[in-house]
Amino acid sequence: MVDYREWRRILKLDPARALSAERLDEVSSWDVDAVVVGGSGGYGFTEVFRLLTRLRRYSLPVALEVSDAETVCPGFDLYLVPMVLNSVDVDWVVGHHQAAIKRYADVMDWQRLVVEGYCILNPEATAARLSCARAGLGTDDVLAFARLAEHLLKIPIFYLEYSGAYGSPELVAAVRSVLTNTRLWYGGGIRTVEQAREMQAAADAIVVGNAVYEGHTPLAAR
Ligand code: 1GP
Repeated sequence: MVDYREWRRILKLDPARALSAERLDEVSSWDVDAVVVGGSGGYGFTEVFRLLTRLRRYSLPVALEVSDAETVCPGFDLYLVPMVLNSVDVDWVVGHHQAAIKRYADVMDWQRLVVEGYCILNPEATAARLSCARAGLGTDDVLAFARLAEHLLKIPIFYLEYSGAYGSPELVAAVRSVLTNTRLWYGGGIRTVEQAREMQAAADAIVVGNAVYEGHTPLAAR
């Protein structure tokens, strides 16, 4: 079983977006620990399966971030299950999850499931709109969500999500300072080596998504 607790740099690839073989070769050679497959919709099982097949040419662990149970495909090393902690719609906290479990409980591989407690902080992000996230939170609110994730819900990953925008390294560092067992993942707007370094210093792991599709190189080759 892969150990996500060791991951420091993660690529997030969107099954709905086109990626040339050359670019995939290039980004797979970056110094990353894992690839997460996930996005905000516009794809189905077929696109997820195709991307997984392409990724298996490389030796990196591959996780599927499950935002729609219909797109779940076997063969991933891990399945990341997001709960949007700052959503005002209970469906995004536990509702969709309950519905999926009701349907698929018999075939679920519980050992490979890992919960991510999302805190979405960019109101412009598609994920924020889709999940009705209360994105304009102050530091105290974010710290309280982090503590809630670790101490009340015992969630293994707290994910500060700025998707598309570069967030505040000070806030990320403040969140990390209140977490002990729960890992802190940061994602959003990392396009340069300096940004990757800055957020890497503040979080346990950084997630790079858009930069892959925009032609940036925020991470060095292995
Ligand atoms: C998105 O957190 C990831 O879910 C990464 O964000 O696409 O802005 O790099 P970017």
